[in-house]
Amino acid sequence: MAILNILHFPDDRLRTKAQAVTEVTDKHRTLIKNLLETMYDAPGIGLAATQVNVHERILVIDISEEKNEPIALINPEILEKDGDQEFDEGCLSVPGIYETVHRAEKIRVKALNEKGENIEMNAEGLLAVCIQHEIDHLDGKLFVDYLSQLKKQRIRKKLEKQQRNAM
Ligand code: GNR
Ligand code: NI
Repeated sequence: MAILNILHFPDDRLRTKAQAVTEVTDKHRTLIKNLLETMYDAPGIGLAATQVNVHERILVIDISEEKNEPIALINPEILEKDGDQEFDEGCLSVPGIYETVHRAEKIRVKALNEKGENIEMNAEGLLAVCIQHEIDHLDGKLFVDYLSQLKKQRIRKKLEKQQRNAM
């Protein structure tokens, strides 16, 4: 197992569109273990492979209190969206920034699980927010893209300064 390095906005590698997984192998199962370990260590409630510079369509989530309900989704696709909710979102790739984002309230998702089996699930509330946030990562999109240009520019400057001072 390993803790992986998480890329930070405005790193261009976060803009890469991830490729679909054609066959789920042990290599992917190892990546999923490492994504979960990295997410729990951070700590966070979700992590997409894109954030650790692996550009395959894989994400992990655990919104449980006890941190004992890991979900891994491979090639996730949203089949249906319903309603609207606003949520104060954060992101491990945009550390220390929290802003309100609007997303669908309920979604239906299809994906492969870590065994390579087809699954479908319904999600609402925080789980629905998290799945939409993680699928955005796989498409090279970040929650700051939903904010005004002014807010996004301020966040960029703040993180660039933090990253300079951390060197
Ligand atoms: O840990 C996380 N918390 C969070 C809170 C509100 C909305 C989305 C998230 S996902 C985030 C982890 C992360 O960056 N996943 O990509
Ligand atoms: Ni994120």
